[in-house]
Amino acid sequence: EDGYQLWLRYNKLTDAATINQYKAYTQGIVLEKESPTLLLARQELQLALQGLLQTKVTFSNTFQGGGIIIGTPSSSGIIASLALSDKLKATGDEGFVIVQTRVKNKPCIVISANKDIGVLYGTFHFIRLLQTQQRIENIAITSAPAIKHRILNHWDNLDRTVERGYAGFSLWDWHRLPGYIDQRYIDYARANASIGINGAVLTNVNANAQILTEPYLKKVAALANVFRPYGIKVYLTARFSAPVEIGGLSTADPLDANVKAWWKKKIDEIYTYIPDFGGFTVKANSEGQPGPQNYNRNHADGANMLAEALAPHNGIVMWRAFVYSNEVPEDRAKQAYNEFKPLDGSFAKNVLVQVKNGPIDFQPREPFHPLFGAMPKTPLMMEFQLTQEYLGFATHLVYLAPLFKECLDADTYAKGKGSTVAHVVDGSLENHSLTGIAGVANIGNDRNWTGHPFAQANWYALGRLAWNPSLSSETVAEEWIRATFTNNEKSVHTLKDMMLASREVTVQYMTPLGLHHIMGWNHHYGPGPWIKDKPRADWTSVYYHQADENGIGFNRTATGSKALLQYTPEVQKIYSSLENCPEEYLLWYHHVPWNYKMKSGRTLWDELCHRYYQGADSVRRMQQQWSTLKGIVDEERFQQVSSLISIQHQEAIWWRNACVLYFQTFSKKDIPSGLEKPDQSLSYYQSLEFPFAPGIKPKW
Ligand code: BDP
Repeated sequence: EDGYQLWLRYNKLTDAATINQYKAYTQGIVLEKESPTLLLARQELQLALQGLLQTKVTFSNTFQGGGIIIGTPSSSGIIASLALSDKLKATGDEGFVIVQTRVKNKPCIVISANKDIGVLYGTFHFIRLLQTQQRIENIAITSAPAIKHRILNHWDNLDRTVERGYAGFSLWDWHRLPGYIDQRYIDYARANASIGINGAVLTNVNANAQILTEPYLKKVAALANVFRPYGIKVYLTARFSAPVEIGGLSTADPLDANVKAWWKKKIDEIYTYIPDFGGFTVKANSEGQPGPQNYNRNHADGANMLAEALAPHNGIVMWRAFVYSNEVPEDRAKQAYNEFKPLDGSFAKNVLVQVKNGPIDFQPREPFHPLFGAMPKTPLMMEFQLTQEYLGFATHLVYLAPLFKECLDADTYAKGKGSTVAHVVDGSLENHSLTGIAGVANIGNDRNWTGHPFAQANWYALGRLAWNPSLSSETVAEEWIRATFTNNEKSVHTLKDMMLASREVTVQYMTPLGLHHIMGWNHHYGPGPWIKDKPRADWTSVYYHQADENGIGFNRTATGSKALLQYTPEVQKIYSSLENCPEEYLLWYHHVPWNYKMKSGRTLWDELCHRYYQGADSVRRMQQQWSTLKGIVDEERFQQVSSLISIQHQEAIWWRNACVLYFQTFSKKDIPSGLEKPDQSLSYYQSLEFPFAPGIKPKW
């Protein structure tokens, strides 16, 4: 048990009654007409049934009675003869219908869809029901994805380092591609298909134009061939200056005729290798990347130039809104909105603007990005980060579904109450059919894929929530736990409790009460609230926490940077007054006096200390909870997680002590009585250096 199998771990179920119930329906698999994708569905179902039920599974292309029939109305006469068309109508190109019915008067289960890929998704869904021990009698499920493009963004460089990657090196073995197909590629595709992920951007947003050259395109094509039957399209990142770097042109101006022609030719060439190429993700004029503004053009000019060349092939552009500049004298939280909102309505039809969940950068807690709800004419795509750049890398156990849900469920009030971010992103608010969610992947070539065994749950959650944003964090956690670890009820309960608490716990020991971006310089690991005097103020911690002798926090209200005014009046109302602002966002929006009375009756200073201590104590609790799983989960993963939580506990104390001691230099107040005093001095914590931290951006 090394975690390689992820949630596709088909170990024998233990509950005899459940097994018997399943066996009554699962003796054989009927597939009338084969296709690459339908064969994968059958193979996966066989693997799962044999593992979970320890039973031999037979195949047939005719129905003898009993078993599972898989297929589409066009590939299966039996399915065509069943009255499923109304149900299937609602499932589109990727959805599915699973029903228990009778054929030739004999009971059976039918997994059906309009397209082969829907059958594969339905098969994985059915397997999940078995893994999680659901009843399948009278089953009647109709499901279709809420979001069209459900995508992983790999920040993988061509030398196989992964920016902000903490699970080893890149999965893509460029050197040995296209000839050598690693089994990993196939298992990666299986895992994605099992949770409905249908796209992978293979390369880093800080892009290298080499990926667009012929030798690399052939390698990309080899990966696309592996992924295709699993319903996964490949995408690449487009370096905006590629026409200069690999095309020999003197400009990359998007309005220049030669530049346009170069991209058109390049894109046509890509499609000769990869006929279903998905398109491009683009980071432009952000953190030093080239872009249209280098030529006095705007983001829409740049995106539309690429979109025009991709459109004949049905390709899309995912143009990122992660832009900010230290030369602009504005709160960084405001800059993307200022640049992009005026462009609403000027993007081509096949462009999505990809927006990070919050206005700064993947912090443990941020308010939702003000662009959501503010660009009605433009499809906005969500960008979440699965890799825990600011959340303890692959060392800390942090289940991120609650973070994703907090954002998706937030109300923008753009069209009145109920205009949630989820409804912006799923297109329902403004009737957009082009929709997407991206997760910056936490996957590498570590044996268990994600470094921390629990980080697999974040990959899983991204897929499940992109398919259905209304699922709860709890449901998703429970599915993952049962499929990945155990069906033992008591342990499921314990694991769920640990996972569901973990994000809030991390917020408490890292950035309580709305603090943000106070991590170590550049690598973002560990506490660094003292970081100042760097080349860019917006990369320092003091810029974000603004602690001084009067208090702490960033005033983003009407009397401060006015970032709050970018939201609708209803949202402004929630946060604008110090008295009413929810405490979890207090220091995000307000500069608050140290003596300010909090809801608990404590002063702000005391409350801040308490939160830090509470966070660290809660990791101790997590440790105790995990220890109850000894003998229930396998020894290998038990040991791994034990070691990791123990590091997390030490580091939560490190965070707590460093931050409390540092902020104390401003508050000039004692650590409240009853809280154990830090055993080291502030200068000790400030002197700690990382000899090596993985995943750093190579050139800042
Ligand atoms: C930041 C990362 C940096 C990325 C950047 C981005 O620190 O490595 O390149 O985001 O999203 O979070 O472009």
